Amino acid sequence: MPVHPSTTVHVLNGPNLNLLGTREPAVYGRATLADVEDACRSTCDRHGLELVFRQTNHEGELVTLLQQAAGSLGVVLNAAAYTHTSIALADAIKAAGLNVVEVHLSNVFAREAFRHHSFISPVARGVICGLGIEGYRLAIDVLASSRAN
Ligand code: CA2
Repeated sequence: MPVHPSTTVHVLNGPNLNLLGTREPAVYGRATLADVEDACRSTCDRHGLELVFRQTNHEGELVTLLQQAAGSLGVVLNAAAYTHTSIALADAIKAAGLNVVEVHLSNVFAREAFRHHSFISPVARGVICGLGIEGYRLAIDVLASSRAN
């Protein structure tokens, strides 16, 4: 667990994002998940924030990771396909009182209709989509600017 929860950002990634950079580069780009983690770490370093970076293919594990983020500065959440299906994740965000920025690499609104609905958006502070890896950096900037001085 982080030493200073209130200055920690949790970046949580859902199913199949471990495959980033290896398939579908036209949709998701060529950056790997390790590249995303590097970008998040350097952004957190610049703001003097701690980083917890995780990926899981399991919905229940994402619920647990959200619960563990309670008391943190905030969460950058790319719940991947669970975005469009999971009431459990929305409940976890609400229950833990999390400051969540929902991020998607692709522009979900330019894709299939089933990607246009998100169970996360109503309980998120904001949503960034379609900006690739840059979306993660911007989300951390937003959380850093909400830090109490
Ligand atoms: O655009 C995003 O970041 C998504 O959250 C990605 C999800 C998709 O279900 C959402 O609608 C939008 C899919 C992640 C799958 O990642 C892959 C990466 C490389 C190759 C195959 C899948």
